[in-house]
Amino acid sequence: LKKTVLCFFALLCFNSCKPDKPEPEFLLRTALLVNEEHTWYKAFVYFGQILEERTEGRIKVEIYPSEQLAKEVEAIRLIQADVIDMTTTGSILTNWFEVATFCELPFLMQDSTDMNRYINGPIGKLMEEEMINKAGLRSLGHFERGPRHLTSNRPIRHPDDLNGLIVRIPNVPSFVTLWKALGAKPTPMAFSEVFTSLQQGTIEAQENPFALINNAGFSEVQKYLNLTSHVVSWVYPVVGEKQFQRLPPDLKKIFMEAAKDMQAYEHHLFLENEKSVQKELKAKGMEFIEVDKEAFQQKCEEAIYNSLSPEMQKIYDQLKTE
Ligand code: CS2
Repeated sequence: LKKTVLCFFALLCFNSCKPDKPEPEFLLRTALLVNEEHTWYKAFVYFGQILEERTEGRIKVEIYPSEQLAKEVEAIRLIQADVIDMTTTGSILTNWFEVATFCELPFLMQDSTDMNRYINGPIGKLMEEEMINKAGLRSLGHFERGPRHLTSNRPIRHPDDLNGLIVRIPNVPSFVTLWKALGAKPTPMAFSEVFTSLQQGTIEAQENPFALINNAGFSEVQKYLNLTSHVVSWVYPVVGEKQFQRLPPDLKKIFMEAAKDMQAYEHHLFLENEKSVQKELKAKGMEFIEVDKEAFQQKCEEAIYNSLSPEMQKIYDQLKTE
């Protein structure tokens, strides 16, 4: 009985001590593929904080890391179905509209100068329009990423070393073309399945930027970091267009301003992380391998170009001559 009475008082106290925060009018559920240590997660936490402050609690953001809530493709579908609200995504959107291929097309961009030129030029505009019209998603800015590199358990210096290596890739058509042309066996798979699949040996390699390799702990199951730099890219933080349109005009404005601040915040974190991430990966035992980048590029360029529709080939030609 004593216990029951105590519980009763504890409950009473808990209820009366609860700050009387109003329920949010808009609860935005966010599915991310990264874990809590990654800059994208931290950026969304910041976004949630400034939104709650600036809207006096009318908007609240809930974040689910590590694909707990949904894998990338499912997250897009769930946003379209109005079940959840936000995520990060990129060239996987090629499955909805082809121009998305340009945000992660192998050997297209060289560095962040190219990247910013694309994002702010006609191709970036077109991508954002298509994103709304074909995928029902609104871009909240972009997060720059470091180049993608191949990790493996034997050193890969030249495409000839690939020799049927089973490489996990995200479900992105141009990545299939790339790794097939190079002589590997590309296997599309959701990000959250990669670690276990590497551990179990159902795949032998994967490719991602330093930050994500580190974030996912791939150094525990991969020895070599082959510096292929085959893709320079960015991802979009996105919100469902339906969900965005549901916000009243005053909140829309605050929301998009906060999104800009989130992008700036993430970029700062990204640059900070880039300074130390290579050292961290080496300290965790990864061996960095210089590769014959020319050979990689030459072996796949034609296949990638030929896999594009005539319309996309025109855009590609333009981008290359700019
Ligand atoms: C990640 C993704 O799954 C992965 O390997 O790097 O961010 C990937 O780039 C996206 O799926 C593209 O949409």
